[in-house]
Amino acid sequence: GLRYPDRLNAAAELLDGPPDERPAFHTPSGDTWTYATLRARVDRIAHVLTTHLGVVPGNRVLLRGPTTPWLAACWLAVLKAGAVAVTVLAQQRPHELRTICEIAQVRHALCDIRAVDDLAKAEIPGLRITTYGGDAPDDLLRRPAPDEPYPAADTAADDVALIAFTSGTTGRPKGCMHFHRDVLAIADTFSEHVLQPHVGDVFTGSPPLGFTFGLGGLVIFPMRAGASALLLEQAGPKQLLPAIGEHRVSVLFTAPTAYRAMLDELDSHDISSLRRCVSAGENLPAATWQAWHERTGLRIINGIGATELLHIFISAADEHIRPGTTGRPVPGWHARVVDHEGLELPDGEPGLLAVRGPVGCRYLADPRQREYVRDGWNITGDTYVRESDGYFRYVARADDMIISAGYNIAGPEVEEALLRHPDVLETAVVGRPDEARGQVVVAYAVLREGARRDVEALRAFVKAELAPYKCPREIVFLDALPRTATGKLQRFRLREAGHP
Ligand code: 3SK
Repeated sequence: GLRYPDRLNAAAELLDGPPDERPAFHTPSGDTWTYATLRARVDRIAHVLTTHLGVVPGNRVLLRGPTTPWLAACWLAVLKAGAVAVTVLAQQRPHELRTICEIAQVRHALCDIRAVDDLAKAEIPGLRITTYGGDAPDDLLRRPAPDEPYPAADTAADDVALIAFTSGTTGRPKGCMHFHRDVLAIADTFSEHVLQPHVGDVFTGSPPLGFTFGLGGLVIFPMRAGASALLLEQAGPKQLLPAIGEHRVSVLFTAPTAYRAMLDELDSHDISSLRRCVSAGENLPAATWQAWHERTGLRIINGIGATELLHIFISAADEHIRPGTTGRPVPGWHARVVDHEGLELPDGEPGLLAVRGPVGCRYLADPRQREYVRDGWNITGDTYVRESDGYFRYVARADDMIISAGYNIAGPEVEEALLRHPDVLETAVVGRPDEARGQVVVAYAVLREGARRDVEALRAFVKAELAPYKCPREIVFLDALPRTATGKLQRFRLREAGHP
């Protein structure tokens, strides 16, 4: 198992290892921060936090801004000062920001000057906002501060270091508390054993730092390995491909949607520097894995993670990959498939995914804790099958099963079949209430540019791929699918409204 000292400051651990001159962060404009620069800037911010802003250990500090080295430095400074980082997404609106600040009792915010309007509009009672990156004399980065090392707060390994909010697909956001040791544990499990990064690796990717997928992949993992990361403010498929070539990126973190979108543009870009591609955030269809492998020779590392568990806990790399499955529990983690009573199901039978490991779900003041953690197992809300060889295969989110005329149909299986059609770029399959059958299968699809909207041709295609009872009754064409700020498909919006 993982062993950490009782007193542990995760930021100090991440910052202190690598030599001064080694690069830590790069920006698209060609700026590079060495580890010496990063340490000095983090220490300066930590001095300002404690001396000017009165932040004391345990205070919750909201962090908001585009993905830049300054945002990463603020996050590290908050932890180094023993305070608790609450990172949020650019898309979160004043109303959501107010709820988050209320739940986490946030009193301080560090906000990129370009993202301050919505935060100011939220008029959060008692919140002191300090901006960074502006010209004002009271800007965080312009305040006078001692030019000397900041002694890290003497935090305990199980002091809270960050509160990560998950909006889920509905309902009031839940704040997940994570300890200093958890920050290191995700690097010492998934990153160390599956990703196996090198000192010379350059990481990049699309998830923002307000999503723990991005915080791990773009800050914690590269730093724990003494490697560097290219931080992109705009990180859609159109920006990722040229950035990989220009900055010789070797490790990529993004979602299945982006891998699919990049396939269309690969020819005009040099991605020869890539050696690791990680996909998480939603299920990676086997067709996407195959297409990426055929075009690039690279084997995508699929993974399932959760904000509640901070990062990825089931995955596989290299020759251990079995396309169409998520993989096996990452060393240090345990997983099984259980029924609604928590009893383990035999291999091959679909049920609820239950996970335990070095990081656990700890919702802040939320009764939903009792639903998520049962008998010490974290119930993620995904339906999975454990195959006889120990590989875990995704079936659906537990609430995405469609029951039609007595048949159990997993929406994602129908989605995978549709995605094998060359005209289909994105799709979501849901059940619509139906008097005769209970539910009928309805597919929403986004087609590639120029493709013909031919419902019958697509239905015939699915019928040739799957048992006919799984074929969508109806196919609705959309320009885009409804997604959460972290890119997760919101099937419930399709189910509720009949269309988004
Ligand atoms: O929520 C997710 O899908 C996720 C995936 C990987 C790492 C972290 C998270 C939260």
